[in-house]
This record gives sequence, structure tokens and C-alpha cells, in this order.
Amino acid sequence: MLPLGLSRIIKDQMRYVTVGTAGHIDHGKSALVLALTGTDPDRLEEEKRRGITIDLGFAHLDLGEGVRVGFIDVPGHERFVRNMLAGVGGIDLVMLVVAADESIKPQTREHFDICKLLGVRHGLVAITKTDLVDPDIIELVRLEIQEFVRGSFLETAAALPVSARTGEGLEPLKHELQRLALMITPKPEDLPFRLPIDRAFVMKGFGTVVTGTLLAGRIEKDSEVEIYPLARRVRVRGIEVHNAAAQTALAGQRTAVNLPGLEAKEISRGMILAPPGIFQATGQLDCRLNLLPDARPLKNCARVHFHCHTSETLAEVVLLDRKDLPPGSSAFAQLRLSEPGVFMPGDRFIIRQFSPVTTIGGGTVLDNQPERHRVRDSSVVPLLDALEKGDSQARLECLVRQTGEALLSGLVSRTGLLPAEVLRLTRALASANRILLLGQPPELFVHVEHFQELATKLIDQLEKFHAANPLVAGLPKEDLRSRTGAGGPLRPVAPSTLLFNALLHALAAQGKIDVQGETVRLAGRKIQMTPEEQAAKEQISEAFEKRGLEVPSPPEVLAKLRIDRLRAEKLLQILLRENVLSKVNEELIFHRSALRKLKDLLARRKARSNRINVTVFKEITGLSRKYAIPLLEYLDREHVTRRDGDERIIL
Ligand SMILES: Nc1nc2c(ncn2[C@@H]2O[C@H](COP(=O)(O)OP(=O)(O)O)[C@@H](O)[C@H]2O)c(=O)[nH]1
Ligand SMILES: [Mg+2]
Repeated sequence: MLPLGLSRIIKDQMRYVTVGTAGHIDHGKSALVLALTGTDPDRLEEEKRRGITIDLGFAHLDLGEGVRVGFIDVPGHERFVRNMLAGVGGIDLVMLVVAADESIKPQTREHFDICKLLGVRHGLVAITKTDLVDPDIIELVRLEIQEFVRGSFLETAAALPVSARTGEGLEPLKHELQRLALMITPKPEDLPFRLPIDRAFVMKGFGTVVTGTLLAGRIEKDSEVEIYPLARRVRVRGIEVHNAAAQTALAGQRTAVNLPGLEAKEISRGMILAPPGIFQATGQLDCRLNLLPDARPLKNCARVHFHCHTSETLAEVVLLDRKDLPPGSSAFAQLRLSEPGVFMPGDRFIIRQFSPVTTIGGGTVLDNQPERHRVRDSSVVPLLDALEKGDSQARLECLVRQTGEALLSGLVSRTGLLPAEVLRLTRALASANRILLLGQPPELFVHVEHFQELATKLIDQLEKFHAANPLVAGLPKEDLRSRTGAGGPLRPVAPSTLLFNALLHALAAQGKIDVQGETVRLAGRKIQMTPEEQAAKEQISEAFEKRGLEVPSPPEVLAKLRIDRLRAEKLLQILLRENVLSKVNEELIFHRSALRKLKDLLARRKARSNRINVTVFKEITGLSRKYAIPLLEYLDREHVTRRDGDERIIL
């Protein structure tokens, strides 16, 4: 048993590399995998009987130097290209197989196009069946291959003659595979894990098992996982890596996961295993789309077959800045998928013509949760351009800017990064004054430009309000919040309370606004009255004051003014707010001097007796019942008196 640290180093040094075969049917792909690994990748009964590969086959080989290669053997037949596509998504290296007796054929081209479109960066060419031809034919095929791969990622790749029958050339081939394996960038472990499912089956005594090539991250035994887009959560009962039981599966490894409590038929190829609750399945994607030079022009809104990782669905291609896409060209597009799936920015995909089904292009996902764009809506192009060109930090900034108010969960599902990484990048953006982190710990991410826009809108709204309501001191917070909408006049979205309070705080600190309790106003803004209004205000006050406790009705007072009813009402409100007048009930308003006198009267009365009833109250005030009862109730509320049966105690 090795010490823990050492075994970890050794484990970390192990390289897991996935090699995909590619090439025309009958060119010896499966035979070569068998000759290299000792495992026949044609595992289905029908495959063995018919001698052709129908579905993906798997085998692995240790190449020494800590390199383990997992082979994904794909079918060459044109009818099974969709199965080929489910396998090729996760490969690091391609082994392009060309039979020496046939040279380059249609699926050699199609498979190679697919590898290019998927951004495969490394590989080799195996010239197979060399035992069937003369050496000069091999040289001829080599020349044809050189021509064929010119200008591609395989331009400088080795083309190695080999025979699965005699075993000749196998050793140099293994050597080259090892060299390439040590060169490639391993799949990232520091991302949330994603396992695109390529098979789901029942194993006697174990239950449902799903398999795939782990694209990113790591899966731990006994952890909880979610099957997207099924939204089913299950616990991992067991893991196998390259057919051996394991505690953990790491990015790049051929992985089988045992999921109890699930029926194999509930799960299908194309679904994804990932951490629970962090991703969101989406039905539309914004992308960079490339059309192959020999494809037909692609019309706007064309329907295509869409393949990404192991999934496959129909999609409508909405072009954003042009009418159609000529062969060999490239553009931004929105793909509307028939079935939603989990896709991350940077994911590569393939499109195939609706009918007849041939590979016509592919591309890269740029935005996995875009809004639905109108046909030829080019306004989104600058965003897609920035997403395509930027690094993770720049992309994150774009997403925050575009979201308005971004949540951590939203940023995780839109980037495919771990929450800790999103936090690290957003903190860097915050210290560069690009975005604001609100909440502690940060829960809301807002771009400074968005914040600035909202601040301008807020001030704008306050200005409008003050202009329209010179007689009102300010606007209640909630009113102001709903008026400070982002997203344009047709779709105003009020900022959240958290963001709105941050805006108030910032603007108050800048001395632009005053916040008093629930009321917000522009700094230094006072109620503005014309001389006419000033006079009317005094007139109202006097009208109540001179009548003492036998007050007139408010409508009667307001009707006598020379200004309009609406402004008169506001002046009355101001007097009430300033406590010059007090409302005793819905109909009765008193001047504060009259109420003061009444309280004095009761204080004097208390010197004789602290008890009083309605009759006595009417007597000493000279008031009718109409005024007496509401006033007594008012005095109770003011704690000047307290009701005690039919009497009141003067306090
Ligand atoms: N003579 C000879 N035949 C081969 C060699 N490799 C494959 N074959 C034969 O070619 C046929 C197709 O091989 P297979 O591996 O199934 O081709 P695939 O469709 O590309 O997977 C089979 O009959 C194989 O036995 C080889 O190196 N030499
Ligand atoms: Mg085969």
C-alpha cells in the first residue's frame, strides 16, 4: 500500500485519453481496435453476425508511461453516422482509418469533416490492410492522404501503415498514440461534471447502468446526481472506470455509473448526468455556425438534425444577420431545438441536412440561454461577438451586463463553471469596477453600466414626479422602485429591492437624493408653491381656525378657494402633514389651536373632577353631539381621556 500522498501523485499522473476511430465502412477500424487491445468492439449479436459495426464499441489499452487509451470504435456505414456522432463528441484524438486497397471514400470524408467541425485537434492516419497491396500502392495512398489532410489539423500527422491481419505496424502505431496522448491537454477536472450518456442498460444484480466519456469534473461514488433533462435525482451506487470498480471517475475516463431505482428504459442516449440542480435544460442556443464548402446554401429557418455530445434532435436555424448562408461560410445563428438539452458555451455540435441526411456543418455554442430572437435580428451580434472572442472573465462580464440582475445560480448554468470559480472571476471584475456584488455573501451581480442606467432613470423619474407634483414632498420608495424599470417602456422590469436599495444608498451618498423614512426626493427639493397657492393655503388654515371646534366641512372650505380642486386638496394634505390641521374622523378636520384649547379646557376641568360624561362635555364645550362624540373619541386616542363605562376619566 502506497502512502496516501504518493498514490495520489501517481493517480494524478495517469493520463486518460479517448481515441475515436473514423473512416469508411470495411476499412478495418474494428479489426484494428481488436488487434491493438484484444477486445472486439463489435459487441452486439447483430454486429457479429453481419460483420459490420452498427453502434459504438469500446475497448481500452495501457500504453505505458501512465497512459491509458480508451477507444471508441464508430460505425462507418453512412446509415449509422448518427451513432458515430454520439461517440465522437468526447474524443481527444482521432485515428482516421484508410484502407490501402480502397483509399479515400465518402465516409472517410464525412467523418473527417465531422472531426474538423468538432474541433478535434490531434490524431493520426492508419493506412490499414497493408497485407493486401504492394508497397508502391501504399505510397500512392499516402500521397492521396497528404493531399486530403492539407490545411487541416492532421496536416502534419503521421500516416502509419498497419495490418490487423499480420500485426505489422502495430508497434509504431502504439508508439505514436502514446506520443500524442502525452501531448494533449487533459479534459478539465475543475468544472462541474458532465457525463453525456451513450448507453443505458440493465445489469443483472445491479440494476440500471449508464455509460459515457466523462467530459469534465469528477463523479464520486454515493454522491447525488441529476439526469438532465429528466430532472430525476439519484444516488450513485457504484462507478466503474474502464471496466474496473472505482470510488471516483475523473474527466476523460470511460465511465459506467450504477443508478439504483431507475428503469433503464427511462434513460436514453443523449441525456446528461451532472450535479443536481445546477444546470438548466434549454431549447434554444445562440451559436457560431459553419457550413461545409460542399453543402447546399442554408436558408433562413431551415430545419436540420442537430447533434451535440451524445444527443440528437431537430433544430430550426434562425440566421441573425443574413438571409442565407452560402457554402463554406460562417455566421451567428439561433438554433431552436425540438427537444431541450443541457449545453454549455464552447460545446461543439454538428448539423446534418434534414433530407437527404448528410453532414452539412457544425459550430460552437456561445449562449445557452438566449432570448428568442426575431429572424434577422442583428442587434444580438455584438453580444455574440464578445462572447466568442472573450476569455471566461470577459464572457462573464457580458452575461452579467446582459442579464441585468444576475444570480450566482444563473451564472453557473450559463457558463458551466463551478460556483467558486464564478465568485473568483466576479470578484476580479468587481475590483476592476466592472460589476457590483450585492449582498453578503454576494447574491446579486450587477454591471456598473446597468447600475448607472438605473440611477439615471431613477433621477429622471424623481425629476418628472417633482415637476408634475410641486405640492408633494416626495415619492414613496415602492412607487419609485416600480417607476425605475429596466428593459424599455414596453417591458419595464422594476429592480429588485436589494438593487433598488443599493441605488438609493449610492445616490444619497452622492448627495443627489434625500431619503426620509419611506419618502424619496431630489436633494434640496422643497414643496414649491406659487403666491396664489400660498394664499390659498393660509385661507384654508384660517377657515378652520376661526370656527374653533365647530368646524366647517372640508369640501365647503375648499369650494371657496380661487384655485382648482386638485391643488386645493394637495394644500389641505400639506396642512395635515405639517400638523397645522388634524383629521379627527373622515369628515371632521380641526385646527391645532382649537384642539390645544380643548385639551387646556379638560386640564382645567380635571382640577374640579377627573370624571366627565357626554352631557357634561357638551355643556362645557357648548358643542352638539355631532362634534362632541368624535372629539371624545379623538381625546381617547390621544390618551387625554380614557373611557370608563358611560363616563370618561381625564388622565
Ligand atoms: N487482409 C486484411 N483484412 C482486414 C484487415 N483489417 C480488417 N480486415 C477485414 O476487413 C473487413 C472489415 O473490417 P472491419 O474491421 O469490420 O471494418 P470497419 O467497418 O472499418 O470496422 C473484415 O472482413 C476484416 O476481417 C487487414 O489488416 N488485413
Ligand atoms: Mg467496424
